[in-house]
Amino acid sequence: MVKDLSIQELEKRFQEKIDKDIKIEPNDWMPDDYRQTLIRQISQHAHSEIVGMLPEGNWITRAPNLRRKAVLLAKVQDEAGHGLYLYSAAETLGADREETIDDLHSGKAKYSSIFNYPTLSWADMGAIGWLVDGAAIMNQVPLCRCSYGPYARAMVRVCKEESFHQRQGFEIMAHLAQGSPEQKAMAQDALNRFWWPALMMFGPNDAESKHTLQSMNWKIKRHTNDELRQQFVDVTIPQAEMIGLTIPDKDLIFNELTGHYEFGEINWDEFWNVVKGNGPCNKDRIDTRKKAKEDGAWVREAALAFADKRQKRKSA
Ligand code: FAQ
Repeated sequence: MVKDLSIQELEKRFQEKIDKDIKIEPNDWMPDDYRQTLIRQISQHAHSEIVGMLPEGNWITRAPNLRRKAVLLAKVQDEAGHGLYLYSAAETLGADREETIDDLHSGKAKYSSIFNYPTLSWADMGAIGWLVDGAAIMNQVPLCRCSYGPYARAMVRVCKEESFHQRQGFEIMAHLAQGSPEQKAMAQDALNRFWWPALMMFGPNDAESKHTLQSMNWKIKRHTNDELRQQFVDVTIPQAEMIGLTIPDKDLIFNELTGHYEFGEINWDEFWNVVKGNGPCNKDRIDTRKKAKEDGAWVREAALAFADKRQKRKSA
């Protein structure tokens, strides 16, 4: 029946479903641009989760005690799980996983700018959990209402786990901030280095964001980049104050009239430079991912050989 309808009619029915908040499922008709936008966003999101394991993975062997090590290990494993759900969600749209991963390795596909900054001290584990997972949740809770069913459903569990990650990060920061002067200084230094890159995670200002308008019409995105960034700033500043740390922004003021914090100008040159592959760790991150793929080739080959053997035994 679908093939008898004109493209205009199909598009009209598609948009009506979106407007009524009916989820789009993998076998439903969808405009090609909608499919491509989702593949782009979901695969970039998946890459971010996987590359995002590296800065924290760097500290698993150096966590200060067994409890911290176990928690960090669990958190990094959660990120791997998020990546896998998301690659699967992209596959429901027809994306080939192998090609998707090759696009990351060739530099064709993007991943979040934040993961191109180094983790220099233990306090960075606190700053990442608190700020990076905090920013991720702010962006991902609305994605639980995304119009594409598989992405929206994956986000429900992801957000529950991110919420634990945010709290474990804040707990590390609070602990350090109440510790020795050296520990407090370490926490402040981590905040100084991660604050601005965390704000950049939300993407370019609305005026520069080429995808937002269309993505909002399709209810893939429910808020603009600037709206989410503002929400993040508004909830995070009182948290910093609570633990006695200072946000590294001399222009920060609370506007009594609007009820929002006003913050300084983001360094967009730095943002685009990192997005284009020239951040402090871009090369290192991609080299590490490529090596992991090469080193894991024998596991994939063995798994395929085993599956093949089982299949042959079954059909014999
Ligand atoms: N980094 O027009 P817009 C996490 C690109 S997960 C790099 O505004 P859009 C969990 C954008 O792709 C963090 N590139 O684009 C975790 C586009 O380029 P394209 C990731 C960026 O899609 C925690 C161009 O700029 N979260 O942290 C960035 O409407 C701890 C124009 O931008 C998601 O991926 C950036 N920051 O809005 C893991 C959430 N921002 O594709 C481990 C899902 C923008 O045309 C440890 N994604 N670009 O070549 C989204 O919500 C959206 O894709 C945005 C960007 C909001 C990221």
